[in-house]
Amino acid sequence: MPPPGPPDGTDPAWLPPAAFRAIGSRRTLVRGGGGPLVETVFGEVAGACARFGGSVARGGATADVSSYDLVLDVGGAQGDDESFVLRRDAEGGGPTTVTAASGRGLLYGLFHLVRLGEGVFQGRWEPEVHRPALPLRMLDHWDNVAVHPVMGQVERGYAGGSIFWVDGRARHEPQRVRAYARLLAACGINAVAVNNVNVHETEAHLLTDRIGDVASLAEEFRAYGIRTHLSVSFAAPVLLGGLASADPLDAGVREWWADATAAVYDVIPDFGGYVVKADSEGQPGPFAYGRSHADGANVLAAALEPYGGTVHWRAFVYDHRQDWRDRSTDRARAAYDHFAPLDGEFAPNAVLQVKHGPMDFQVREPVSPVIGAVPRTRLAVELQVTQEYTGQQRHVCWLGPMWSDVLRFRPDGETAVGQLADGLVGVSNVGDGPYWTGHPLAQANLYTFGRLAWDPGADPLRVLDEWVSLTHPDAPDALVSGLHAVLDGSWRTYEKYTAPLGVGFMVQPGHHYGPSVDGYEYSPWGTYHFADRDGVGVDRSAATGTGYAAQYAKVWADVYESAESCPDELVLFFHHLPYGHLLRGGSTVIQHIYDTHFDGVAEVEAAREVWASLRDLVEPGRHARVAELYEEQVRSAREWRDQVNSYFLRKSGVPDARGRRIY
Ligand code: GCW
Repeated sequence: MPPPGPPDGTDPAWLPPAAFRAIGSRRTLVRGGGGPLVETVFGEVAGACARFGGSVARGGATADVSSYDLVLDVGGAQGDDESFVLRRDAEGGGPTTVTAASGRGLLYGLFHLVRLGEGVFQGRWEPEVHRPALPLRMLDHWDNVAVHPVMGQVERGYAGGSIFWVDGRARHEPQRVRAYARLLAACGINAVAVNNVNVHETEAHLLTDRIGDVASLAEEFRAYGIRTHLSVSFAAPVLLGGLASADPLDAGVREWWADATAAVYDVIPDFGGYVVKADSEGQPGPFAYGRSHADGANVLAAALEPYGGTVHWRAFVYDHRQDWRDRSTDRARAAYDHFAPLDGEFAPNAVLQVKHGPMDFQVREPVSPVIGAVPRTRLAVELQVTQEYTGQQRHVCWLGPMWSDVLRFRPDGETAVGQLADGLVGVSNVGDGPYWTGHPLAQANLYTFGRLAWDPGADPLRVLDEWVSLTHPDAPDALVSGLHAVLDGSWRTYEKYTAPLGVGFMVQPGHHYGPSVDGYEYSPWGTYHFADRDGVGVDRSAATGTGYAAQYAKVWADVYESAESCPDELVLFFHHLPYGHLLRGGSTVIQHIYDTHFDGVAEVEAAREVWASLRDLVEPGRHARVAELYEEQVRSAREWRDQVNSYFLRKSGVPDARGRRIY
């Protein structure tokens, strides 16, 4: 079967046909074992050859390779399921070879060849072993089956509707799902959760009477080595099973989960497992029964264990009904307070899924202290690829540098997050719009997420290079440098014109787009900045504040405890400071706010001009779409600048030292 193209009119993203030219114009031998993923690889190569004039043949393990340019060897090698070895022995000829123990490794090897293009058929390549650093590389969809009255079809979705569900039913568009699976595999993702972690009534039924719909999706994902997971309600035994309780220590409840899970594996033999948001923002959980989150996770883990499944248990547990007058409660502390004491109590097939920061996917947060505090627990770090708080895919905000900072952070001063974690999970930014991600340039975030999950130590700019050259094969230098000019610094630009110095939020309540400095200041959500006439920021020190800073190992607790040593970009996250406080960078807090907001807008305006200059180098529809979105980004950035600057001028009474217009 030829490889699936995206549905008509859908952008091919980082797999345009031309990306396969080098492979498709050569003679390839697929040698050794079979299996569905080898079939997928064969189909990929055959499709490329049909387009570019090459040929592909099958052969047994010992077939002669002398007349081939490329040999894809599977089954004979030692190695783990996902690894492959690339080599090319001879200078002037002889095949390039990818050797893998399994079809999955071969598939990743194939996409690696696609990234390398012509170069892999030239010169000598010493054997290189490639394997993913993290075994769990998952994308979670917050897609609803039924349209939610407030959140719509996709919660925090900015790319159109769901590619799986519409108006309460499955879409049944296997071609689209398979094309999507292919994109995910090509950046290394191997697991997907197909419904929202906020499990409403209709979605709850996916686990039982609607499991057939999930099985249809799993069939498409399976062809590209991706296991399907389901978000489930902790109260499922009550909601679906009619039991009186969902108490995890109740024998009947354990039995219900075991039976329900067995039925899932009957139809999806390679089912990945469950994702659970419990005792969080109104979702049911073990607290109702006086049980711990380890008790809760372990009952699901026990049900999945016989089949090799995994439960992803989210650590996003906090009080969302806080009294803003109460200065002793600190939402940032909550995940650590709940989960650090449970280290060692989770089953081996339970994975604690921790948001990268202690709050909620802000443009700047410190790394969650939970990550360094659970050495005896399997851990997945959760990133938000969908840009809820980073411009909602109307703003260009490439998050690679931020994620890389998180993954390279060393909680104990020695071992990086990317080495401590067993997995990386991204909240998907994909929908049914023509560009998959709404904003065409937001594709770079999805690609970068997958590649950083494969190699958390990778230089994000090199990953962006890959994305640029795959997405725009044969791009002239001006396009490559133009794309870098608009993407490389876009996260820092976004940071400049939004909430300052790590303090976070200041967004419009509910939809979270656009500025509202006091939008959450007197709300129950625990996200405050405490600005008054003298200063701004949250005192999270151990000495005089909420004590959050002491949740870190000493190397970091000491750094964050004092405003003198705390990095500027986080200083208002950790400290309440007078407007005249001198930052490490040399300006005062208030002048820094003014300067960054003027600079941020100027940077967006400059990026818009760069994009305009690329008009003749980019496919017209794509160019026009981005150009239109830049108009909105400039408008929105100006609004942010003017609201934030006016707010702080009025609070502080301190004028801009450079005399610029503030309203
Ligand atoms: O960022 C917040 C979002 C919610 C989301 C929640 C979560 C799915 O505003 O929409 O709910 O995080 O991560 O569970």
